[in-house]
Amino acid sequence: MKKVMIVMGSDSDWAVMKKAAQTLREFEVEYEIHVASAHRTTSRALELAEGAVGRGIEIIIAGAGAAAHLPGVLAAVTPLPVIGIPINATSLHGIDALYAIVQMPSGIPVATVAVDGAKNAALLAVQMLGIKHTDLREKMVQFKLQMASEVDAKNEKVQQLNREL
Ligand code: RP5
Repeated sequence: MKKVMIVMGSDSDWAVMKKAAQTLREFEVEYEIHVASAHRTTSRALELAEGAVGRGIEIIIAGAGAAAHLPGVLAAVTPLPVIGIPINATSLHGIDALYAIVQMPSGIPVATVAVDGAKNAALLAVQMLGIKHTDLREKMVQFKLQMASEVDAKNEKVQQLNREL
């Protein structure tokens, strides 16, 4: 059963958004993925969000650039949590999308990650799913242990570099 729906405003967002898909694959979370635009295909975007619960979706990840209304529009019509990814797509380098996504009006939250933060969006989705799916919570524990051992290795490397000064 697909647990996550990934939506992006354009295929030009793919280079960033694919990192969310890759991360979900690493955790073996099933997902569906779509291009739908809040402005250019408004009905399609609403339809995707309105039907998400019926398809078994538990979390929505939405990325968009420019005047990035997609995550908020999806959040407006679903009870599911929406994680928003501001995409660096214009001469404002993602600040436009960041403000559009993070500054949601009271009542319609969007959990906003960093500009181009698609990997973190997927990790947050896994953590949310871990509230109910204990196998995913355990995978997150292992993921953090792995990260910690990588930092230990980096520390060892710097200790060695420092000795060689
Ligand atoms: C947004 O406008 C999309 O999410 C994309 O980041 C940006 C540019 O879209 P294209 O003109 O490349 O289709 O809606």
